[in-house]
Amino acid sequence: MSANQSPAGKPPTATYESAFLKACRREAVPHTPVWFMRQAGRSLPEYRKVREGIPMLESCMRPELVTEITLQPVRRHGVDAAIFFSDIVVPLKAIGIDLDIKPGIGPVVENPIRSRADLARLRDLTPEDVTYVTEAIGLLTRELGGTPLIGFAGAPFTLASYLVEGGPSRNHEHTKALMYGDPQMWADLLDRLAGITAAFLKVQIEAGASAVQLFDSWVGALAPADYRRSVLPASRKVFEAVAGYGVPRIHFGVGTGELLGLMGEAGADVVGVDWRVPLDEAARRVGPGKALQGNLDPAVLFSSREAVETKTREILDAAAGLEGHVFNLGHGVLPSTDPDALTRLVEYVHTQTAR
Ligand code: 1CP
Repeated sequence: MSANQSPAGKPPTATYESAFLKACRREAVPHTPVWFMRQAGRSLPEYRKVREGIPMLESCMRPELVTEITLQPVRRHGVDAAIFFSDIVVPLKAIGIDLDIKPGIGPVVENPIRSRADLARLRDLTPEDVTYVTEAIGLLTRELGGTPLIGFAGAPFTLASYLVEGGPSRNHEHTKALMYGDPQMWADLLDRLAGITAAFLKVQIEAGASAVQLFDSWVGALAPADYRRSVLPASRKVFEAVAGYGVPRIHFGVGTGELLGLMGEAGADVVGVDWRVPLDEAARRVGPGKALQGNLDPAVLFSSREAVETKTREILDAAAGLEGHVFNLGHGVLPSTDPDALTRLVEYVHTQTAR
């Protein structure tokens, strides 16, 4: 192990003392840290160049390419954290689920999971299934210096939605049909996915990730009572499985205004908020003892520089009383975003919040 490579949960001092990890731990920060969901990706010309001709899933399995793509937004924008370049369906592919990521569509599952017999296809994930992840994170932690690396995984509900629907879905009708129609099979499905997700996060932390984010992108489709009964136990299992490492755990979803309190209960250290709820109100819903992450509408970046600054100032004002704040968008960077608008936004947040 090199001097810069961190044993699980104990990053090197410069990383441990970074503004991003301090904000996650609700400690005083030199400036509000910034990173963007989907900061690596199609908004960057240098990304489009290195990805040329290489299918998405294959690119996730090439450690040198993953390292380069993960570093690109750190170099260009000066963000306070890197997010590992991968996808939420990578661990499912790694255990043999027949899926692909289709350009312009997203993950597509050849044979959706709909019956109890299908559950057997979801075997446990072992580190040997994803050696390319361990290798890439080893390369990255050496290259990143003091910049923290965020590992991530899909939350059980959002993964289940792709597996049951067979691909992206607007209404999640098959997923909900299973959840309401066969609660026991649903619980077993989410429990299996929680195990796979926890194992995938552990691999990333053991390899040197110094924070993790659980993406429950589509869980905002549920009412609170259904979330509490049918989803919260599985997400809590994931957070508990990695609690012992001491790395910050971030929990993110879209359209989750009514779920923020329950998402806090699931056990994360930081709760991500989309643009629909102001951060001061989100803090009341989440309750004490958590940092918040968010929450600029990604579409605002298509507006004028003045409009971006005004909306950003409103967010910083709403965040003034928080225990900890990580600035981010309310969802991922849209592919046609002007990358210079992102660089300017990082600078603006840093200068506005310098202490
Ligand atoms: O060819 C391409 O460039 C494909 C586009 C793409 C990219 C760049 C996909 C397909 N995945 C990714 C990378 C990715 N996926 C990252 C990279 C790290 C970074 O943030 O910079 C991350 C964090 C993800 C996670 C992910 N994948 C989520 C959760 C985040 C979110 O946006 O809500 C979800 C829902 C997915 C599924 C997925 N993968 C790809 C697409 C287009 C989608 C969404 C499809 C849909 O609308 O359902």
